[in-house]
Amino acid sequence: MSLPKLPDCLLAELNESGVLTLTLNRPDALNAFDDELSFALHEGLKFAEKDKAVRAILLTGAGRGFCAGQDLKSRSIQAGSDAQVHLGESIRKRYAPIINKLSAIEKPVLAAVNGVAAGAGASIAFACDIRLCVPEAKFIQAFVKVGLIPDSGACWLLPRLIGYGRAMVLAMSGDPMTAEQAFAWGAVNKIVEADSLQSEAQALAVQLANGPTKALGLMKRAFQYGTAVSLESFLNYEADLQEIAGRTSDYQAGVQAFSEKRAPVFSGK
Ligand code: LHQ
Repeated sequence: MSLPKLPDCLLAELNESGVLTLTLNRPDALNAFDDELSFALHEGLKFAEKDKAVRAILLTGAGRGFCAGQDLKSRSIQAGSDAQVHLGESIRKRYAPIINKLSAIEKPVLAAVNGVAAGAGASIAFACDIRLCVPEAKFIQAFVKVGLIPDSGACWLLPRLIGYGRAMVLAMSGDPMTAEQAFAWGAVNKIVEADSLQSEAQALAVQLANGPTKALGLMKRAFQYGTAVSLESFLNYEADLQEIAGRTSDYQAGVQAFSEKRAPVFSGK
């Protein structure tokens, strides 16, 4: 497969290590989502899911922001005097597919949060598997300021990352979660100075891309399934997943490398 043709608002680059970097590219609007960007991101993620050469995905933003959520100047979400807006439809068509895809892709997805992440922009960062951010980054549940509930999965994702109480306060107040808070509360894995964010994020993405891709993907399934079922059901599911992982070449490569006292080389198969 080759990279799909994407509009300029989403930059995509696949390197030889199998890292697909997707850069939200509407810097003048802090990478807010208009229709074009949301559909392009979904296309990019569909490619990432299907293409075997992609073994890790890195999501970041151009300019000083990560993503300011829905483009509030976009006509598609503004009600005219006699027109009714259908935000539910907008979420179902544009945001839910992105969040579902980030969670369903059986490959590690990293966010390099290079600045403010607000509204659906914060939700997208939270739906990634690992987050790095700059010290200036802020995660803002901006929805309350425009009379909405946190969407794009925020009410599901955020309590799981930082706890119900903290998430509720952020949702109801609209106050930013600073980079320091995000790190202290476990929502961000590392704070990295702006001039080394992209190189550190790339290095981590390469490390993950060199991992046992199938097992990393199955881990996502296991973590997600575990949020909703009893331990007994989970253990049954886990056995099924481990059965699959145990049939990969990477399992054989890992065991072989252990017995030869060397680092494994995983092919992702
Ligand atoms: C923007 C935006 C923006 C357009 C900054 N749109 N231009 C889903 C489905 C359907 C409907 C509704 O919602 C949703 C989900 C959502 O995401 S709802 C929440 C939408 N997002 C927001 O409410 C955040 C709005 N933005 C802000 O509060 C601030 O811009 C933040 C705190 C993100 C950053 O503040 P500053 O660093 O002070 O930057 P700024 O406000 O000066 O923005 C810089 C430029 O970016 C500015 O343009 P300009 O031409 O004046 O320089 C802003 O208008 C533009 N921009 N966010 N969401």
